[in-house]
Amino acid sequence: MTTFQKLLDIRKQKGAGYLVLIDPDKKPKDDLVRFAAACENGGADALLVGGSLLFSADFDGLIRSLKEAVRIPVILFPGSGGQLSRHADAVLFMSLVSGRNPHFLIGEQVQYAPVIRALGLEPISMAYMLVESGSVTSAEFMSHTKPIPRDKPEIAAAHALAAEYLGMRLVYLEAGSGARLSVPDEMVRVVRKTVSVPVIVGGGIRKPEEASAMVRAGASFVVTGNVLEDGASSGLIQAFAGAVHSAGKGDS
Ligand code: 1GP
Repeated sequence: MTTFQKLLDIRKQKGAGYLVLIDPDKKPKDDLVRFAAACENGGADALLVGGSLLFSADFDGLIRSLKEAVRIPVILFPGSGGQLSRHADAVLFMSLVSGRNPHFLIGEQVQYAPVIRALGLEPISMAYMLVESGSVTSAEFMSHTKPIPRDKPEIAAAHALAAEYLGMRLVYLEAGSGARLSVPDEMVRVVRKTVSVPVIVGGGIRKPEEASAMVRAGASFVVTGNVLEDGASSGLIQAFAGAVHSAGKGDS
C-alpha cells in the first residue's frame, strides 16, 4: 500500500490524523529517535521530517534511524531538495502555490524530481499555502513569497481549488513553524467546503483544543512541531492525538 493510501485510510478510519513534525536540527539524533517512538506510542499517525533550513550533516542517517524506530509512516517535508533520503516512506512533493516565486512553484521540483525517482521515493503532490500569522515566518522569509491575508479565506479557497484542478492530492494550510497565530478556523472551513482533497493544517498550534477546533472546521490532518519539542511529556502527545481523533469521530 502506498503511503498516500495509508493517509487516506487514517482519515477514513479515524476521521482525522495527527502528524508530528520533527525538525532534524532541534536535538541530537538519539533524542529525536526516542522522541519519534514516544510520538508513535502517544498515538501520532505519521511523522513529517524537515525544516526551512538544514544544519545537520547526517540527514540520511537520521531518517534511517527513525524508520528503524517506528512503524508509522516517516514522510519527508523538505524545505529544499537537500532534504531527501531513500529511507523515508514518501516525500511531500510540494509547490508553494500561495506565492509567485517561480523557483518554489516549479523550479525546485524540476531539479529534484529525477533525484526522487532515482531514490525510489513515493512523491505525494501537495499544494503548500502560507497564511499570514502575525509576524514574518522562516517559510515566508526563505521563500521570498507573501502569505495569504488571514482575513481572506476566499483567496485561500481559490488557490486550493486551482491546485485540486491541477491534480494536487493534498492542500497544506501553513501558518509557519512557531507562528504567533495559527490558521483561522474560518479559512479552514471555507477551503474544506471548496475542495475535496484532504486539507492539512499546521503552524502555531499549541493546545489540544486548537487542534480539535481545526478538525471541526474541516482539517483532515493537524500538524504540530514546536509545542512538543521543548521537553514535551508523553501526556501532551496523547492529548493532541486524542483531541484530533475524537474531533475526527465527531465527538465534541
Ligand atoms: C510547520 O506546521 C508545522 O510546518 C508545525 O508548526 O512548529 O508551529 O507547530 P509548529
